[in-house]
Amino acid sequence: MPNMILVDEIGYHQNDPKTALFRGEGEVEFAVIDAGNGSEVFRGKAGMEYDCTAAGEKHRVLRFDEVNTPGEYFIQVGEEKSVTFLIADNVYTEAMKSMLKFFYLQRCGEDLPKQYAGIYAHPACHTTKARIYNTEEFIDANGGWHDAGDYGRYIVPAAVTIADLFLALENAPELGNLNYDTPALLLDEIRYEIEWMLKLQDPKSGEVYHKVSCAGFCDFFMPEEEKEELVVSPTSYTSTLDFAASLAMAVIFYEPVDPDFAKKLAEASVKAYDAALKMEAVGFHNPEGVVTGEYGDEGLEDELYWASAELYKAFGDEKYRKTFEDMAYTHISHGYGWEDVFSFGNIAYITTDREVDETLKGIIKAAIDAKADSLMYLCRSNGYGVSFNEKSFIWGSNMYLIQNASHLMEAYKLTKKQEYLNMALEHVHYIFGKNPCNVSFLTGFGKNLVKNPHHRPSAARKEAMPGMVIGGPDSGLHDPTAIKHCTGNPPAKCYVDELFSYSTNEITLYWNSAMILLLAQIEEANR
Ligand code: G3I
Ligand code: 9MR
Ligand code: ZN
Repeated sequence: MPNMILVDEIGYHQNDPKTALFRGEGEVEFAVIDAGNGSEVFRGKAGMEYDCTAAGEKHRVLRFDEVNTPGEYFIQVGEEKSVTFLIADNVYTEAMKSMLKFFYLQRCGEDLPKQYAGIYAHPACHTTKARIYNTEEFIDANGGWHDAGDYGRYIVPAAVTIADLFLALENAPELGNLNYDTPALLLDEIRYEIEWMLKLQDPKSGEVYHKVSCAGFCDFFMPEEEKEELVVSPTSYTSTLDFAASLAMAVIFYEPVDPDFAKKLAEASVKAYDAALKMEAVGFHNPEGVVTGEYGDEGLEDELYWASAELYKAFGDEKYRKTFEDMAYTHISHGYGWEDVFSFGNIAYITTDREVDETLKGIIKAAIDAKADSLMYLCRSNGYGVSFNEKSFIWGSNMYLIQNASHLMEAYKLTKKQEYLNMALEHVHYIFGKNPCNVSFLTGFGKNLVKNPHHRPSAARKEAMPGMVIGGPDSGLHDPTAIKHCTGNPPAKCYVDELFSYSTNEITLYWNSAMILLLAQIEEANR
């Protein structure tokens, strides 16, 4: 029986506003109970009724902002009880550490020792040279992080992943010193990915290969067992620009700690940018015979927009500035996903210390606020307080939901409108269990756990690796398992905790990094 009372199954920061959800009709009274001694610490009435079409349910919000004594609690309505949750300071710190550690556990090309990796330890994988597609040429493309539940390594999602992590560090610099039980701190972990990215740049042209993977997806075994030939797919316009953009960001972070490395990154970034300008702006498609992650993308302005802003911020050359400004005057948009990277460009431009067009900067800030305002409209349409409607549940819906909250946080920084922060928090609670699926979408955290993520090491070891953000409901029913289990479900409930449901139950680098960024933004706001 799904629970009628939904809470953030990890918990609530003691000073934050606090909401739970009652799924059911009619007016209700609720009590917050101290799980330690059974005493009632708060009694309240549920708010107005929402008729939520996305989730196919009626529900009401339960507010208990007043409860701020640290402890473990549950909520009770009549005989119905929620799972227990914490109210505490630093309530998400362990979750954050685990989400960060995930990147280490996704490392390709080196031994992961038991000491750090536990049951996910394995010898070095994917260590052979990789064939450049359709040639007799082989290159060293080793290293980096496996993209997701599969073992492919793709530049486009890699670039947005490290961009998220850099922005997280910008918001919450203390993340850089956080020890999360791996041999590296965050900046070194990101460097592990970057060292691999550098190998995917063609030294002659400066163009960047789209990805390295086997021709197809392997079975559900540990990575070192995947022995098929590695293939480097052709270069692409999107990977070349995303590479340029994300490495320009990296320059700013590595300059103070390793100037030689920063110089190498700067050269690679500029070279990629210049190369992209000579390329035909077309979307990538898998070459014949390769069926792994495509990350094809037909909207191609945003990559140039992002790269131009980032290279201007890092290097100050007027030509980048002009390209960005011309584009921004024509069209301002938003997006932190692998497909739409406009927001990274916007952020780079409004945060650089270099000279910018102040009018344009004002326009961009206003556009960020206007978009946040439109998200707020959606948030108010349902009791979950999330910026989603019935059309929002696409592949990776959790990422889009998290990124909307990141957008609210970006707007909060500019406007200090408290409601933006409050609603961003509702998105966090959604991910951690206050959602129509009644599950915590972060593996290993919460009470109703995801047990069968589409993640090969988890399947091989028969235990879900902790600290992974799940893709979430996808009403497109993009895999046979989802079709079998979710046909007829309301959009927000098109999710199934089955290994083979890759369209709803997979994990990726950039879903984790998105959540890390959001928590970092909230941390910074609460300082
Ligand atoms: O953007 C459109 C939207 O306009 C439309 O309304 C909606 C309706 O379905 O579809 C949206 O596009 C979807 C897109 O994801 C949104 O990001 C596509 O249908 C959907 O097919 C696409 O899924 C992508 C999937 O690969 C298949 O290409 C996911 O975003 C992407 O995260 C996922 O990435 C895979 C890699 O290929 C391989 N590794 C695992 C990884 C995660 O599943
Ligand atoms: O495991 C693959 C996953 O990482 C991808 O996101 C997904 C879509 O590209 O494909 C998965 O692999 C499946 C393949 O597409 C179809 N045959 C079954 C594979 C494992 O479920
Ligand atoms: Zn590997």
